[in-house]
Amino acid sequence: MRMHKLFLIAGLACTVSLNPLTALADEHSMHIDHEGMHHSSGHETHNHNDLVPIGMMGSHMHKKGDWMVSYRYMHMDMDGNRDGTSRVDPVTIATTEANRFFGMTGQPSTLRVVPTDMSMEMHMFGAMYAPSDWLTLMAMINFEEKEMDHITFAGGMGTTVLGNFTTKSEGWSDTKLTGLIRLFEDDMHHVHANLGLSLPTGSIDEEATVLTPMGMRPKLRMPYAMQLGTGTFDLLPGLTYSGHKGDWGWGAQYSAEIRLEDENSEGYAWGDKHSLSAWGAYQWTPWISTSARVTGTTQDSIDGIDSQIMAPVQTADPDNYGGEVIELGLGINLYGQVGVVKGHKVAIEATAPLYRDLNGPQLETDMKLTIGWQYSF
Ligand SMILES: [Cu+2]
Repeated sequence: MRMHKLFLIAGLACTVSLNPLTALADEHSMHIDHEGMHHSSGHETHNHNDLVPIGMMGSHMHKKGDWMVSYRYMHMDMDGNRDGTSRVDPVTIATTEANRFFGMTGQPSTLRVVPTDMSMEMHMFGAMYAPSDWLTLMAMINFEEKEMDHITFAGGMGTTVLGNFTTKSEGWSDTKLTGLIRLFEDDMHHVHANLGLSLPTGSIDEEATVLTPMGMRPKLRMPYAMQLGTGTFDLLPGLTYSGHKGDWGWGAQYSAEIRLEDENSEGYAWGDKHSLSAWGAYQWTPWISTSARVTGTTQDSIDGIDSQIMAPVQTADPDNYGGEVIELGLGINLYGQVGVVKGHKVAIEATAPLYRDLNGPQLETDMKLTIGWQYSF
């Protein structure tokens, strides 16, 4: 019975992934037709919707025997470059930034290919199951589509633009398995530990055709930012606190990605990443809440080098990765309460940066939009 339901929902989630726009429309109309309370197996005295921004991962647990499936669509926009805290334009990069990893004689000595913008679409599929009240298991896998636009400057110096080109990659990313372990719970407060493992299922040898400063169009392995996985087993530790009283909800989460290997099969490892988030939410009626959150993230640059990623472009330099970012997210959650939408939650969250200090030159993230659907049963 339960498995049957799960397959049905998994099927629905797959359909949703094929056409995010249709899915959006469906979710929207679903909400208009019915309004209802988020499912929660109920000993609660207060309404107990999940008052957490949809962009947060592993932020809640379930009661023994409960399942949840989810689909999130995330769009990320990066436009323009930054070095440290300052913007830097393509001409400046192409004429002044030294190229440390492309030292072949006769080749350009600066970064003659400059990325101008990038977009990323992520389709995130998740499942949660609670074998007991103190343990919730979570599995997640993402399908990613990345696109990066570049300017190629002609030859070894000067400001003449030779042309533009776009590279694309798409495919399944790494697989994340996480256990959420309850440490404390009373009427108002909840604390759990997050302990996850990321399996290197995403490809790290994606290729694309590029335009070189000499006017050639070879097919090369794409730089790190365009690859789909990390190539390493990664530990995903975290600690989550959430509280609620009346119509208010709040919480905080620390989460990290720690590489468990010094290098992957191609000779490098992504920098460790640490994030700290705090959020608050208010429930206006039983079917709607709004949320605000601040997230700070710090990530090291890439360690090691893939010898097949060699080009006069900033993204080929492992040092031009990581940095510090603080972002603000605003979200809306809608909870289905009765009939066929009971147990469903649809939510949207948009985040924008408040502060960026990037190991650069590096493309800067300007906006992230997450639209999600969760169903508990
Ligand atoms: Cu859940």
